[in-house]
Amino acid sequence: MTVPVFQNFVHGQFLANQSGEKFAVKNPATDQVIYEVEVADEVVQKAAIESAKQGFQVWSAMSPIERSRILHKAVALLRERNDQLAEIEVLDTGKPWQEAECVDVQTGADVIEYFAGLAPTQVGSQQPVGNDFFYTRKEPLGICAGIGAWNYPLQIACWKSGPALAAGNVLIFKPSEETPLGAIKLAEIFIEAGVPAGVFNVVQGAAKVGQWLTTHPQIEKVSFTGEVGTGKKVMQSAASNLKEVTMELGGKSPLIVFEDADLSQAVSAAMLGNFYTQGEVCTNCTRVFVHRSVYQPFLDELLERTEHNIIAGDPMDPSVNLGALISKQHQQLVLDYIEKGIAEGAKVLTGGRALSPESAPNGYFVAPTIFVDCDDDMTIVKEEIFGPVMSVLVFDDEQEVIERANNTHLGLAAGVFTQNIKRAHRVIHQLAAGICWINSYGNSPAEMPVGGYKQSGIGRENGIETLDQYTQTKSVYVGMSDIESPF
Ligand code: TXE
Repeated sequence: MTVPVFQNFVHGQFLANQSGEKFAVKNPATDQVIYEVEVADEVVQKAAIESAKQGFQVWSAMSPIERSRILHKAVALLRERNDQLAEIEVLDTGKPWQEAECVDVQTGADVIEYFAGLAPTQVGSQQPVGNDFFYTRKEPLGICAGIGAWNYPLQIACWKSGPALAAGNVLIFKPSEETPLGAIKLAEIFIEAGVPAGVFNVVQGAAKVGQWLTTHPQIEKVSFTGEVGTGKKVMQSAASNLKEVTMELGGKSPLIVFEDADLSQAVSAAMLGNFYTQGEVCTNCTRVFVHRSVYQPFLDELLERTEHNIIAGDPMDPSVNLGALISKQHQQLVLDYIEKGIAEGAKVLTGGRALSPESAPNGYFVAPTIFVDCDDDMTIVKEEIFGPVMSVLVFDDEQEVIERANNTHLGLAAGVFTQNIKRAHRVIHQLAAGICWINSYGNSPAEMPVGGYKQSGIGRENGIETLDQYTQTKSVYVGMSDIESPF
């Protein structure tokens, strides 16, 4: 059966490559090829840069309010097409429909809407200096690059294009080779909304195309979402012409459950932070520290709910809440971590194996897995697994758990559950993490800046400060009197 072939999207339309090179994309829930995509070869790469230059001339000459109006139209189209776009995310990622329908498209649209609203508020300053004065201008950087991961494809494309375009830049975006389609749909929506050709181009491919973006001398900034190891390579390449970088990388985040926590809420957070999107969420709280005095009741409720409330199967079935992992390779990587955990002495409380649900027998599923009897130097406790695998650990006192939670080179997120308001803030202020929740977990509104400490990232996405990260400040000094010169 022939499948559709998608091309790169350059200057407002699809552009064929010359090399003929293309790759297949599978639906992770069926292991079936659903479409093919042409790789951005040199011809496409050159056209994308030329197109971006032309797009930048037009787009940066518009006023922020004009750009804002057009972006708001794109937001309306995203929301109108929520279900069609959500279905594409399900087919590309294997995640449940019940997630994609209410999270992926909406959180993407929210961020573009947020920055479309912020752009016209961006101002410079003016200050007298004796008889002279200076003023500052917030100017766009020019051509920016976005490189996406595969867990929230459309959302990531929106979170990078929103601030970049609102500030007057143009963006060449490369989605993950696992999930190419959402970005193409966004590109079509931008054109339909009136974004000029060349402002948002989509190039397809894997590391090689990514490296082209991170080394190109006319690209001023790269915003990257992906693994820590890849982030380091991107940063090294970006040094070639001193690109600005934003890095949204991996994590191994702690959730700390104190003895006075609302246990049902804490269990909900632990399950959300390990099994939502089948565990493929960078901010996941995969190290769950539970105070010894409530350890058993916590585990009892966690086990009961994990074994009875999680339904794996065809992700398009609205009752399914555990989808397939992104690829067979990734499924195996997660299963290898589970084997490692067992080999190092941790005990599987539930799960620990692949699943083959009746409604999706060929999908790449892993059972929701909970490890107990874990200790801090186990591989499964130290390394990001990026699957539905939770490690539960016991602690006795506050200082001990803070030290253990911080004992990692990562620092993306953290959660604390306690009714003691002083302790909640005292502990969270000592955790080395950029995205923190108290008696909550996972919510990430457009207004809230997100990003990692230590090796979990550089810079932020969302929130007011992110608009600044897509602009540069020019100071203009105006002499109102003659220059005094000794020469
Ligand atoms: O990352 P990869 P994946 C993290 C998550 C996990 C990872 C999973 O924690 O670690 O992302 O996503 C391109 N030069 N986050 O497996 O393999 C590649 O083609 C330039 C954190 O996709 O690093 C893909 O498009 N580009 C995040 C992208 O990099 C290169 C939220 C990512 O690939 C390249 C979501 C190279 N040398 C996931 N090599 C957060 N913190 O918000 C590969 N690529």
